[in-house]
Amino acid sequence: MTEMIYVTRPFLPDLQELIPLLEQIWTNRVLTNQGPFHQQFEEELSKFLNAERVSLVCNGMLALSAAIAAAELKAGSEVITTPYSFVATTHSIAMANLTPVFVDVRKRDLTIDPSRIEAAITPRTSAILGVHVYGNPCDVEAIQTIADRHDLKVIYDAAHAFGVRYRGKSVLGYGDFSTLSFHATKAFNTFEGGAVFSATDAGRQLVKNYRNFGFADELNIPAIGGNAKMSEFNAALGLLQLGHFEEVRRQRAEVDRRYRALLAGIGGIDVLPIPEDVEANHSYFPILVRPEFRVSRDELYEQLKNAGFYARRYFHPLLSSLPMYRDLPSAGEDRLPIATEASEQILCLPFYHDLAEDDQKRLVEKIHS
Ligand code: T4K
Repeated sequence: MTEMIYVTRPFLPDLQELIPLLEQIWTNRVLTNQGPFHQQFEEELSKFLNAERVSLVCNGMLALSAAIAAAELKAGSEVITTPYSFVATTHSIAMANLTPVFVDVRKRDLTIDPSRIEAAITPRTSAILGVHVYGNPCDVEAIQTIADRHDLKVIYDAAHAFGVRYRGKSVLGYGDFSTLSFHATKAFNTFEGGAVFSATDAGRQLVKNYRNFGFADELNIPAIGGNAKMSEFNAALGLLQLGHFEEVRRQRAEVDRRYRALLAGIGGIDVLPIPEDVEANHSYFPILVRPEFRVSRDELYEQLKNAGFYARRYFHPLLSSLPMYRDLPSAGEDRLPIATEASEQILCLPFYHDLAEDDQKRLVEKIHS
């Protein structure tokens, strides 16, 4: 039996490269609490991504929670956001006792539609939380203009956007805070991990408070905070992974190029374009299975699975349809037609750096047949 091909397969460096780093941890016995690897990874990451004021954290969810806490939003206020994302995005808003207000996405890249944001602003609105979904940058300029006009904070969930550059600049440099995930399934992974990028020193200090119990030093605890620290193991791995990222990105670009060529001309299957002003990281390969295709998205998903290709419906169900959000006034399907349609048609194909050309051909052959 042929092995199942999953939606992703994490990149791992050669184990031999990791051993000396593990030996250092074993020798100095600093396992966590912002030790030497943590410090080094934080500095190198900032240089590598060309984005300032980075704070490492232990995963992408807590990166979002830290950013929301650091944005100091008014208690009980509303946060305008997209329904088209991973569940962590909306849960991070709700877990801070804020109300998510869903706004539809744009057809061309499935990011939040700025032309619909202003109509959703009320006196209770405190922030806009956009998602650079699949690494597609939101319309950061339009969103900032609206935020400035209404005095709102801007947070970007950039979990998919490691290394993405927009108009020659890191996409992490926009908004008040941007958050990354280094989960095993991401284009850049530290097994578990994440980071927050802050626009100001004061914002970064608040993220640090959140991350480490509000400690200033041994005797001074001037702020309330929790524990979102990254361990030395994850930080050492991150340092190692940085050295491989550009090669991984190049390989992913090649896999992406092959899929686009193989899928071209299949009626009813659409691929999202890569915008010209974006240096992509090729983190996912989403296709849209349109109604004119021979079978539905769910039938295609099942048939591919039976043939050994485990594609995933990222992002279905739509977050606004989940039981805890569907009664919100902004959650109605009629208000979110583009996100609803995308969530019904989306399928993320297996996609990773060393996906073999033969496997891609077999998969596309299956779609054809
Ligand atoms: N914001 C956004 C926009 C996000 O997409 C995410 C996470 C977050 C925030 C939160 O970041 P984290 O707190 O997770 O750092 C996965 C990931 O768990 C999740 O990180 C990710 N987004 C989401 C889009 O996908 P699942 O439930 O699909 O994962 P799972 O376990 O089914 O894995 C998918 C496939 O990957 C498996 O079929 C096999 C392969 N795999 C997975 C793991 C965990 C491996 O080969 N090795 C592995 O270790 O959620």
